[in-house]
Amino acid sequence: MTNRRSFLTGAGVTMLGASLVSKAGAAGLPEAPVHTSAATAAPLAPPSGRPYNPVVTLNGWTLPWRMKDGVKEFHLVAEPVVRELAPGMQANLWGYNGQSPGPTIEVVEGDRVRIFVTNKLPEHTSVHWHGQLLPCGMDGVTGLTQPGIQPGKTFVYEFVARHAGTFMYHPHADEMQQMAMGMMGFWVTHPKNPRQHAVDRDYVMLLSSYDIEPGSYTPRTNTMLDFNLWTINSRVFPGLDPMVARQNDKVRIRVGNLTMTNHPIHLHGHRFEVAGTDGGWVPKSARWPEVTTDVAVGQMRAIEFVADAPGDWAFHCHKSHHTMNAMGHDVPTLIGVDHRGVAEKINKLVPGYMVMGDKGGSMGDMKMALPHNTLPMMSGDGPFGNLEMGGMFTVLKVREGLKRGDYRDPGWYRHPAGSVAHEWTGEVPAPIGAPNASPEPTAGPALNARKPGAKDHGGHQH
Ligand SMILES: [Cu+2]
Repeated sequence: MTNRRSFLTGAGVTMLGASLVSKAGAAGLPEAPVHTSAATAAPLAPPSGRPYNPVVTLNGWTLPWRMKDGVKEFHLVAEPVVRELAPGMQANLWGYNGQSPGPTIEVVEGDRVRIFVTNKLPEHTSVHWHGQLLPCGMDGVTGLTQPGIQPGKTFVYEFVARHAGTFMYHPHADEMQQMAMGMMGFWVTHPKNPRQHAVDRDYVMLLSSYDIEPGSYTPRTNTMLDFNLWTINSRVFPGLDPMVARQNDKVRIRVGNLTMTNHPIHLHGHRFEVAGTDGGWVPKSARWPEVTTDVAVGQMRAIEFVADAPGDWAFHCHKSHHTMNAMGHDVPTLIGVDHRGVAEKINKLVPGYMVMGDKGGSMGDMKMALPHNTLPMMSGDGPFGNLEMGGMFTVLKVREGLKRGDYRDPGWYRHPAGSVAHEWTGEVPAPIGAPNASPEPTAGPALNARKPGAKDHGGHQH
């Protein structure tokens, strides 16, 4: 969780500037700030240019710019980075300016922007500005609209941010490798009129996924579907900061998906509307209430709601495998299997072997030895015990009386007396259950095995 001091001071931001690029290439380039921690940076109030309401990048930061002759100049450096996914696990990723995802870029509708991109990767790259309406030659598609940016080279992109909205950037070069290594960043173009679409808190996040074998550091980049780490801004629970809101704040959460599968994003305790996509704002008359919205691959959704319910509310992807970390995959289902005898036999061969999963999958109270540099399948200490979560999960903390702009973790919610589910200690009548629903392992009916593919037994054709 964000430490208060690092949050308030933005500690971890280092201005390295010209030392990052070759001396010859450095002349005239804007500085390229580097962020060294995965803490959530305070929103960056615009020091120059037109006013806007800045966003908060969860466990990330916004890239400062320099104003030169009325043009906002940014400097992205594509490079290998070490990203802490959560305390206890680091990953060797590729990203921008010291982190994956790269820094969020915030501009105002109508701004002319110039972005220098220096390539410190071992292979060529490019940057595609997803969702922008721009000259074709600035679109960043290697081979189609530009040659790749070779290692050591710096390219410059320049266009006008023509419309307000929610966008992202990522390579359009060797995409499978470079996106599987974490190369992506958020882009917000704010409306010219800061009162238009104004909210009190505006959070942004990119969804990405990694396949990192427990005990190792570098993602397997050829994986198509079987990722084992599902991340929000290249962080997994319990490494994600909470989103904080004052009661009755209007809150926007912008989500972009650069994984290879869809994510039904779910918020507890509130109803929201999808107010925007990467195609623009949704007209008010076309919005409907939701508590879950699917964010498909390559899509972005901006949801808006009034945070009217105090509490600690779960916010997560609704695919249950996406709220678990690496150790949770490829484990066989063992509910109802009596393998007590088996465990004893295995124990003679493998000391310390545990019987897992015969009463369900909960591992909340188990402490097992993990390989170096990996995370428990599901963890996170809450006020009532283990949350048994990982991956794409965090908490929306709604509190009365917070100050504007106070994003510090307020701690766990103090529930009003009598408002928490609790054990019933009164009389309990004999339960009526389904016949044969005994949780005790029984001998059961004899197993009726049928040879696969056997004919004349009424088996259906596949
Ligand atoms: Cu998901």
